[in-house]
Amino acid sequence: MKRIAALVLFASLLASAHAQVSVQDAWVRATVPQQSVSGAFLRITSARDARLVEVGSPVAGRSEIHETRLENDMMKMRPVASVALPAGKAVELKPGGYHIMLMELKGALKEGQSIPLMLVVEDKDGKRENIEVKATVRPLSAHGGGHRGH
Ligand SMILES: [Cu+2]
Repeated sequence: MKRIAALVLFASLLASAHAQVSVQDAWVRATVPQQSVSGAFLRITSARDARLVEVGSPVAGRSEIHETRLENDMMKMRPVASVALPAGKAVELKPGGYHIMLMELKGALKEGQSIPLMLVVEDKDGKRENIEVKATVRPLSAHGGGHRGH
């Protein structure tokens, strides 16, 4: 039995070495004092067809995946259950589109801080991958252009 456990561990190490999902340019919008919500944005690419199904961060009491939509000339956002990640295609979570809503913030988010974000991606077979990324806090006026060096 021990041998099998070791093999499973080895296999999972190999799997993580060949990550199915990569995340770039993760950032969070800075907050002003007393502000209890903020948005997190990033670019995510899955090697296989999958969905982003859960998000979280230790800085927030609650986190949701949101979609911003134009409804009757008003920008409105609503929670969505998941974001589709077509194989090999970079999907951008950006202001005005999909984003991670951080709610019940435990403190102000200051420019330059590094915030951990947890993402859960589920593939077609229901297999889940947990990804932890660090998001940089950018000033309120920051754009989600993502034209940053690597
Ligand atoms: Cu939102």
